[in-house]
Amino acid sequence: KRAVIIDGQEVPLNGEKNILEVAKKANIDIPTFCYHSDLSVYGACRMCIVEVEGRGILPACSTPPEPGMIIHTNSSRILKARKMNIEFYLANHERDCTTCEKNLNCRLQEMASRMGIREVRFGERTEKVPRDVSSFSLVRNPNRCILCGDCVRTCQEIEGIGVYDFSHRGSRATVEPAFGKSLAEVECVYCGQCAIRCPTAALVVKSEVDAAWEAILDPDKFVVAQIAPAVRVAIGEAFGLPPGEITTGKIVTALKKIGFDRVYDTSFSADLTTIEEAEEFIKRLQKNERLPQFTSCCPSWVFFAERNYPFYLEHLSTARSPQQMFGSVIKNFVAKQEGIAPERTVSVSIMPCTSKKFEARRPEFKNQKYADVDIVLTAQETIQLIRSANIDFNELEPQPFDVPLGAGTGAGVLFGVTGGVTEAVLRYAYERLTGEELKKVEFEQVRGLGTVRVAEVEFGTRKVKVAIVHGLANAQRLIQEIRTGKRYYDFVEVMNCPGGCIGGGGMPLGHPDYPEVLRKRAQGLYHADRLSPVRKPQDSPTIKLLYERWLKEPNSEIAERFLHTRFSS
Ligand code: HC1
Ligand code: SF4
Repeated sequence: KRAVIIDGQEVPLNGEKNILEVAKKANIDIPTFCYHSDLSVYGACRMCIVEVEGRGILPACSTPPEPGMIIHTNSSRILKARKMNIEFYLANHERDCTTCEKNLNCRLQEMASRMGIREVRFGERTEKVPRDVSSFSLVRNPNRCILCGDCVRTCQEIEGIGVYDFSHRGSRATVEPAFGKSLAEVECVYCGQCAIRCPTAALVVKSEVDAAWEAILDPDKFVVAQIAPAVRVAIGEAFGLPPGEITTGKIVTALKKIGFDRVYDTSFSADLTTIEEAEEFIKRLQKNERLPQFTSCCPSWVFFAERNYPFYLEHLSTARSPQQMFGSVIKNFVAKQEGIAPERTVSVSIMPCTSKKFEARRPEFKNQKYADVDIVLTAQETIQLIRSANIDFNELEPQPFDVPLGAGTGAGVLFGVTGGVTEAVLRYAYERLTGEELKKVEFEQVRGLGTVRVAEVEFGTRKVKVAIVHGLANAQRLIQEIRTGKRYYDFVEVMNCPGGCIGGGGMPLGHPDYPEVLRKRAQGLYHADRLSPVRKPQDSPTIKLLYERWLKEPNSEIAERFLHTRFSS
């Protein structure tokens, strides 16, 4: 019989790669620091050791299960070794837990608590290294690094960049960017994927919560929030709700209670991006120029392209990202409508993404007097903001977004999941090019979490080839195939993070089964689309109103000035 016995329980084998996976099937949660199912196996943290009868102590992450194995995850040898391991980690680690950014979200802290560690038998490292605060999005604190290598493998395998490596030896061993440079001096694209996998506070999101409070508490400021699509299916996780549960209305209520003057939906400006980007695409299709058109709403991808593909910059859509379009709408339209000077208006975006902090500070989105987006709070920081305001999130009564720029369409909500921008553009372009009503708005071909998805869509007589890719390492492989002429596409959607924005580097922490969480968040967004009364941007009355009252028509001079941008290498 193909089965193992694990802690006295018989567990059938069904192609599991390692003992960890078998244990998970039996609901046994073996502790790990360096194991992530979407990264290569490193086997360095020694937390997942198990005792296999007749074989001795082995790491569960790199040991394949064999039929007949008798495995103990909690023998006295294992317990002793694991405790000692944690004590070694703690000896080499700053232990100021109460003031640490990761307090209550730290895996090392959780393990120490789980194992009941009450004293550390080895001395604490006293030599301190300065923190690296050079990045727009992250803070790196080497004194909290436990050398698990998660960031090294994440940046190498998911992003294909390889910012970090191990350096020095013995007690001075550390992980850092090459030649001890700061994050701002290397090829980092601010995506935060390393930080979301870091088990301690060696890599954390750079917080702007204090700046947000300051603006909110200043009676002279008019504070306007926009909420990104992906955030709505994840913030609930921090308050005990399952991933994928839609909490849009509760987030609006929470922000209103905190003191935001207006709360808007980034999905609305995603509809604007769709229309501006689709019209640009249609023109390029008709002229057969600058194809493939690449999406440009993901700032990490744009930054990477600026550095590595200068010859493709003309191919990027010039439509600004929804965050920046909304920033522009807030400062140039809403402020006027409300009779408040843009300088007094503080535009805050609530994002899944650490890289949006960098995007908001790009010089093209600022003038001498003000920036279009002043403060970017990731989902993590927003959770902190809600907690610090003493709000019981689960008990909140949902509220709608403010009018007149209310909610976006279902298509706009889909921006938060890989393939969503493409689906939104297809919903618009199909009707524009064929003049027919789209009967079935779902484009199932572009959905799913496969690393590269391709589809061919018929627009009357013209067949359009689209490709969707997420994770920069995958994107680099796809672009290589396009450059060498091995593949041809008319439209390519690139998102830096696995899953798209639902996998953003600023999303809530603390999930042992990350790929499953991404699947559920994706389902949440598809559900939100189905629930939307309007599912195509061209049918949105508010979008029509904005064009009538301000922008005139897609790609007009005003639209170009306020909603488009240029890229430079
Ligand atoms: Fe995204 Fe986007 S989808 S980039 O992931 O185009 O961050 O959610 O807000 O701007 O809409 C992020 C999400 C987000 C933008 C939109
Ligand atoms: Fe690499 Fe992204 Fe981390 Fe920068 S933020 S080091 S690009 S994983």
